[in-house]
Amino acid sequence: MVISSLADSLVRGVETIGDSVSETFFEPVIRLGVTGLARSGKTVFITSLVANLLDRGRMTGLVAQQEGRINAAYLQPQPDDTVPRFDYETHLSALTGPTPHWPDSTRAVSELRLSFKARPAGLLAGLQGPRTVHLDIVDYPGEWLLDLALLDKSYADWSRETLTRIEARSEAAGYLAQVNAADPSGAHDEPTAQALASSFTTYLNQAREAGYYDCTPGRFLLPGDLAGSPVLTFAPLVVSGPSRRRTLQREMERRFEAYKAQVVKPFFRDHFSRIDRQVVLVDALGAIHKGPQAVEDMRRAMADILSAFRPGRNAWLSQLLLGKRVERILFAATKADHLHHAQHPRLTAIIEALTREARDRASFAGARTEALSLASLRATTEELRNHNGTELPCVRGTLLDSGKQAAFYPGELPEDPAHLLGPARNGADRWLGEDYGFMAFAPARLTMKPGDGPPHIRLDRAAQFLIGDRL
Ligand SMILES: Nc1nc2c(ncn2[C@@H]2O[C@H](COP(=O)(O)OP(=O)(O)OP(=O)(O)O)[C@@H](O)[C@H]2O)c(=O)[nH]1
Ligand SMILES: [Mg+2]
Repeated sequence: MVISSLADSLVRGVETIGDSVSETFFEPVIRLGVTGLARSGKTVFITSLVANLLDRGRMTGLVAQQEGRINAAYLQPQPDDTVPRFDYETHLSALTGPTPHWPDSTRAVSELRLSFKARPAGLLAGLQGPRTVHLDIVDYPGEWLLDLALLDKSYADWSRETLTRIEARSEAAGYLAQVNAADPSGAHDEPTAQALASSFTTYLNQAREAGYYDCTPGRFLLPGDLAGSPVLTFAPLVVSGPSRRRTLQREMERRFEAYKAQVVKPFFRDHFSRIDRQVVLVDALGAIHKGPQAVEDMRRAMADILSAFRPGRNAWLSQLLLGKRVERILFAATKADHLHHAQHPRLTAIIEALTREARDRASFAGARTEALSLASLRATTEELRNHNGTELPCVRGTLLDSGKQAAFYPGELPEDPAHLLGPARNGADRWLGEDYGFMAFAPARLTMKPGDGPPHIRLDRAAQFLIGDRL
């Protein structure tokens, strides 16, 4: 343990020196992490952000753009040869092609480098010519951050906690029956291990469908090219004492440790530890539509996800980071184009409240945080509709399933977020009074003026907070 963490921090140390040398003498690099739970809008966010940074007509909120200091922006080969490239061109043509559609779900980490030639602001402007600033954008699933909590746990603790937590869930009935019938001290055989792991994975998938967010180990849901490998072939057992050689329990324990060492740690070492700026995307409207339990689960998952940004929380991670920390964290409620703009401040208040606990901790650790509501790709237009003598603020768009145009009133979000978060925390099973609708809209067909990126809401504000000070 000591040796492995020493080795990890040595690697990190050498890299840090490398980074700062190239930053001082060559060209500054900003590494922007983009994360969020599944379907929170990461791919659409990155695609539209990049398109709008390349064609900046709609980015007036980005100060360097407003001041005319950005001479050029262009895509470049990324510096990390082993990380898949974020497939910008394919995603952009899905969103803006002649039959626009949402991009496919992504299941792994990916990266893209965008470079700027920009003139510095203020006093330096007259003295220095334009400089090059690189923006490396890294897309990774928020679920992977939840795995950080596993590092502190032994297999026995993890098994006990997991089984207690899922005891009462109907989605877990099948797995629980199977695990109660299994004998942890029996001889290990691969078919038994595989059957348990596969049944546990089925449970995790069903739990996530049902709106639970505490579905770890994260890579069981998003296995990528690890599917079927031993590091993903374990599951919690009814553990009653230390494991003995060649038993099912011993083998499960070994694989759990391998998962920590070979899946969780490399992600934190190779990706997470190098991030300077972070945006955490939250589909708050989707959760509100699903109901109080989904909102409460999301609040908890956010708190867990964000504890990764709280230095000191995990000894291994603190050593790895060597005091380096994320400088800015933006919490963004996505898909705000489902609401008339009159309701956006309320959505922002909800995202602020949802992440309050976690935000306070991050601020305490020296990171600047901000919350806002945005739409990466605006799929609707606004209109007021008369309904029994009152004007309802609606949005209009193309429905995803029927392809028909429809105006839609999603319900009125409360002015005080506590009216949603309170019942959610107290275990209410539905909202009192208001029902919050949610329509799936298709991306609209676009005719973009030269120099303009795709239409968005507050993507420029997000960019200003995340990178504006470095341009
Ligand atoms: N109306 C609207 N819908 C959006 C917007 N951004 C995302 N969506 C919807 O949210 C879905 C998920 O968006 P993605 O960007 O694929 O989300 P993701 O976080 O990359 O999802 P995974 O890769 O599956 O984790 C899309 O298919 C759209 O239906 C937006 O700005 N406006
Ligand atoms: Mg994606």
